Amino acid sequence: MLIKIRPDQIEIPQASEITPQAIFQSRRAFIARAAAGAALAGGGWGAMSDALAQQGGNGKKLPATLNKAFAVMDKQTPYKDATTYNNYYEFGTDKADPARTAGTLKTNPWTVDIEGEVKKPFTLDLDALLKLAPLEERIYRLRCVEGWSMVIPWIGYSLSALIKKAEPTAGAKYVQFITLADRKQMPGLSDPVLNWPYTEGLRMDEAMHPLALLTFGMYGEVLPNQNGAPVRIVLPWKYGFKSAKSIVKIRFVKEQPKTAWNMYSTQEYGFYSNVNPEVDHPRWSQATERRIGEGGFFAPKRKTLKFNGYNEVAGLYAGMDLRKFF
Ligand SMILES: Nc1nc2c(c(=O)[nH]1)N[C@H]1C(S)=C(S)[C@@H](COP(=O)(O)O)O[C@H]1N2
Ligand SMILES: [Mo]
Repeated sequence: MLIKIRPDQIEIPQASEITPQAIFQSRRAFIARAAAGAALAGGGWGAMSDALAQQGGNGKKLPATLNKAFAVMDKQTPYKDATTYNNYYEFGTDKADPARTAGTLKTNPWTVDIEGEVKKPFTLDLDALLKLAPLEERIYRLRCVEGWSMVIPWIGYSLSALIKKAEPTAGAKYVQFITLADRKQMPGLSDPVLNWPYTEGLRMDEAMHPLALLTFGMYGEVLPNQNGAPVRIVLPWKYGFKSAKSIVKIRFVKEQPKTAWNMYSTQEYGFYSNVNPEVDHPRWSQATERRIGEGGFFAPKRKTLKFNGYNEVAGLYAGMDLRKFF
């Protein structure tokens, strides 16, 4: 992205070295117990929207049921790292900026417009979005194009549930995600580094894949602002930048939509952006990655897996030249 040096030369803060693992683990256990307790007590949808009404990543629980079919066994990234080492350029281009500056993001009230090639456009508020399908916890790898990765327990449901509700027309071939761009709330917008608003897109069959997650929470809690509150997508088989944060519009379109990073540099960031160790970025290798929170700067790097290890998506790209459609 904006990096001028090799990604493996970048110093990464290792919060795990500061926070004793025991404390982190007991915190995780507490979150799990609290979430289970809330679910048992019948916290239900009311409690959930209550939680989301008081946003900011201030530790509001978001009950969800673990979906074991969508949970990788890799060690989870420490919460501290996942919430302080972020790419969210609307809040600054430094990894530490979003955690510091995203407090000004106002996530309540929040609405998402469903528009374009649909039977009838409509708007959903957060409450309505949350009621659309049961919330699941899914533990996904996230691989950033810069050469680092994390393992995060997300909370949400398959984007396909919302797409079915939208009743797209036969003309809908792609889905576009349009995210918030409000100068009053987002200090990074004064920097024209990207063409705001940050937008992303998927082919319809990609968007319908059960792995594509409409996401409201992580680590048993509502999303912290810096991670894309109150609603984002997570596409674990694609580079992280495809997973747009703080979505305000979902538009069904006939043609392949332009995307923020593709407009920034067409040669470097393609529309598909599937994780692929065989296709290097023009300025660096994509063969390996550094797992954030794992053993510090000198830890050996991991081999990057094709589709980030999510081979079940391979069929979506059968017959396509993934060098050409990078
Ligand atoms: N709106 C918006 N969404 C965004 C970005 C951004 O700058 N703006 N950065 C992307 C990139 S490059 C990555 S790696 C992921 C990071 O998500 P995380 O901070 O929750 O790990 O968010 C993606 N979504
Ligand atoms: Mo990224």
